[in-house]
Amino acid sequence: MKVIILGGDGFCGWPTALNLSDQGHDVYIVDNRARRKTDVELEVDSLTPIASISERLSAWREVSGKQITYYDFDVAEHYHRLYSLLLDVHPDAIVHFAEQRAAPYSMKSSWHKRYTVQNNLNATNNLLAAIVEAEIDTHVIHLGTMGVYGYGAAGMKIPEGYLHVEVPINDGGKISQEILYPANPGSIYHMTKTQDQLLFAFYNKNDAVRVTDLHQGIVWGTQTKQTRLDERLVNRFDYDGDYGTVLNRFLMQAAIGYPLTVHGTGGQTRAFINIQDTVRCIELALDNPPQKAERVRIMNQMTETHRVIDLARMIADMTQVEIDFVDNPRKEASENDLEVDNRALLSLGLDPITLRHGLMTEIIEISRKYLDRCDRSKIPCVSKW
Ligand code: NAD
Ligand code: USQ
Repeated sequence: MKVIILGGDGFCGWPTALNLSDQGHDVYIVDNRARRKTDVELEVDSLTPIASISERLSAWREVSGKQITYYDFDVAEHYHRLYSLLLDVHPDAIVHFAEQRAAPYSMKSSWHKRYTVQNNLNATNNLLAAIVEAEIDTHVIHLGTMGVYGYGAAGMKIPEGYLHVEVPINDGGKISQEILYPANPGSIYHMTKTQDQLLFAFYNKNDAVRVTDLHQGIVWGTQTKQTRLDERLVNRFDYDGDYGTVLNRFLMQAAIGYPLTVHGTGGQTRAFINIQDTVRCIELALDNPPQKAERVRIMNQMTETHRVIDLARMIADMTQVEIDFVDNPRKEASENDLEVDNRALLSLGLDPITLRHGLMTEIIEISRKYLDRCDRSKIPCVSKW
């Protein structure tokens, strides 16, 4: 298949591009390098030394004999470049990762809020409008988030996108309906993902655009089968207070003997997925497209849930690092339960990689290998809301 990957230089996008290229698909990456520029703004680097995009692509050519084509433009700004690319390539599928994805970054200032809203909503709307204007039949695979639901499940499993409701009507009877699960975002970033859902629902209803929206949990890990093949293919590893996510941060903090930064009591329960499963889920979504006129297909892309404090204790037991309970910089429930229905991807063949000692040790070893690249002053979360 011909597959365009928007945001294909990022943490999830790069290993996805390599995996799909490895599977024999024709892969085209679009990325404006916003994420690399944000590193410059925040004066921080990926813990792993990531190569430039051109070095990455030539290394992949050398290692695999396969070609990935790269386009450098902003999907949220350069509508006509996107539109022309769709006409030129006629992609069978477009994987959409091209959004600002950090909750703390989105809450740093009014500029960061406006940037996140402008970037994320315009990227998604431009993509959908371009598909309609170009009159192509393609499959959009979007990376959404578990955070669209909020994290409290009111004693029920969070369903895969839609909630079955019964509504009383005028004649005293009831109607049954499936509605989008009520949105309950905890940051401006998460809010943009709830609005993406409405854009998908509208273009799907109005223009029959075929969409799979993958509501992903927190990704952990860094390497995949293909990124391990050559140093120049290494994936990025964010550890700083804005972009680093909790489990990777804890593993890296353990590697350098930095007390684990548990926010509040650590009673927050969240959904997790390993990066190797992220890549596999996208492959499964690609191989199982929705039919024409099918409503937006929503799948919960997560494999397990954990409380933050339990993760911290597990890593502290493995490594003897201390736990530091810091004031929670976020407005979020201090404790929550979380049960999630994830049968859709399992039924398509996902065989989950769950938290295993060996995999955690691998991340700790990667962190140790590059520990001289770590700037400890960038570890605390300084974005407060
Ligand atoms: P990332 O920031 O590493 O990658 C995003 C990529 O998109 C970057 O390379 C960036 O330069 C590019 N980009 C952003 N805006 C763009 C634009 N307007 N035009 C062109 N390129 C643009 O993020 P990631 O961790 O790879 O996340 C990818 C997607 O997956 C995001 O949409 C995110 O919301 C979702 N997601 C990520 C996680 C996670 O834990 N990392 C979890 C759930 C969902
Ligand atoms: N946390 C700590 N200590 C830390 C860092 C985080 O206790 O050092 C806590 C946070 O307060 C929060 C939880 O860990 O309760 C998760 O935080 P996170 O930064 O790992 O994840 P989050 O901000 O939710 O965002 C990440 C990705 C985002 C994705 C989301 C999936 O950055 O792109 O959408 O995970 S989900 O959480 O399921 O919504």
